[in-house]
Amino acid sequence: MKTKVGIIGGGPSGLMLSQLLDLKGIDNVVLEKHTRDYVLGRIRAGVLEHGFAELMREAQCGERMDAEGEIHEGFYIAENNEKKRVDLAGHTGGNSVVVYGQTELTRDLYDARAAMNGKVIHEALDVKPHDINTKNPYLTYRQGDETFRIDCDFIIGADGFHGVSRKSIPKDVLKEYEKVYPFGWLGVLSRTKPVSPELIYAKSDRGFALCSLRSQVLSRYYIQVPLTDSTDDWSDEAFWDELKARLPDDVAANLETGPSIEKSIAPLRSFVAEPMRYGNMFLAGDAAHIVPPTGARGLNSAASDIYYLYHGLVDHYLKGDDTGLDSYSDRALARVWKAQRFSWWMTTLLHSFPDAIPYDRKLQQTDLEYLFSSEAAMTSLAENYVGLPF
Ligand code: RFL
Ligand code: PHB
Repeated sequence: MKTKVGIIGGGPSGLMLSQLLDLKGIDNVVLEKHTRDYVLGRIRAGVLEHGFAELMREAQCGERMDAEGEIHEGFYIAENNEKKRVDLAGHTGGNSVVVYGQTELTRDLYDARAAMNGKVIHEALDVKPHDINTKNPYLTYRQGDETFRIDCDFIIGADGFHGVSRKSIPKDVLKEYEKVYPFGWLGVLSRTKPVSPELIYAKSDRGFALCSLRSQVLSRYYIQVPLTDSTDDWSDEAFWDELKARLPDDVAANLETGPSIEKSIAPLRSFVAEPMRYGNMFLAGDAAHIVPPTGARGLNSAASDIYYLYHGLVDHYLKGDDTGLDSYSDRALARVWKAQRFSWWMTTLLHSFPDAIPYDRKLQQTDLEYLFSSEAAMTSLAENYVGLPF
């Protein structure tokens, strides 16, 4: 088979790029290791910044997001028994975020690809990029006993943190920066009414907690847990008790509990791989960078990668201009590092670090007090949370 752009990974990054390119008449193929149901079974992001929502609309996939997603103009930060509001709109000239689950967004992208007869190949095993440093790169993959080859002009590595594309870049070219946090997030999805119409990020002496939502009947909650914990250690009852203990009393009193419909633990990690281009292969999204979820930046950082790549590829094919592709890595990384800084900062501000000394805890306290006493500090938080410009 022959195509222009071979995309590894059918997560939000790969699907979004595929859809945008197809709308411009640029032929592409997506190779996804898993089934559609498996991909849709992963419960991940919930908060989309304005730029991501715009990209969904440009991809002609924004209809359901606009109808069902909730616009949030603020969120709360709670500390022990008190909660204070972060006015996103007031500090950013009216900007907001959209609460719409990654699962729904991925479903919309899959449906759009299917409606356009987009080439999305599921259960493509042993995907391998070849000759990426030449003008004629190609991909191979296996289905059953048969091996297939796709010749392309460009390969996009949108295959997430554990994918194959980043690993195909020679070790002496790739530089990796990593920070692993000494805790994870235990997440629970439940068919209950959300405790608060706006998200609550809670810092407590027992550890961090987050109250989020997917809709008015579907709640998503998280608590910080040690890395040694597994979901077997947390019955639903134990989870609800611990969550309540970390929230202000009035919030805890109103918390509606119920059976969990999904429960998982995600370790927290910061990671960046540089450069994001090697020869004719470009990395995008989690394949190149990971943030701890505290600042809700992960998927949103993928959005700017896709935006730059999309415009770079369109300029290449429709105008013969390679400036966008040539500057891709530098441009993408400049924004990626800002999301790294913000996510690290919010994680550091709100979590309990097992190795913290009293001095660290004083600084954490001071950082929080400063935030709520300074318009400048609040503006900085707000502009990062709604998303820095692409
Ligand atoms: P994905 O979603 O990991 O998709 C990659 C796809 O590639 C496939 N794949 C392969 N296919 C073929 N061959 C191979 N060898 C392959 N290896 C892998 C995989 O099956 C998969 O389908 O990466 P992508 O598309 O870059 O999207 C990134 C986002 O998923 C991620 O950044 C966010 O979920 C992060 N995140 C959040 N981001 C936000 O912007 N806002 C949030 O509120 C937010 N909350 C979160 C999050 C991530 C979380 N976890 C679990 C890490 C909350 C959590 C708990
Ligand atoms: C979520 O709803 O899953 C969510 C929301 C905000 C975050 C992280 C996760 O910062």
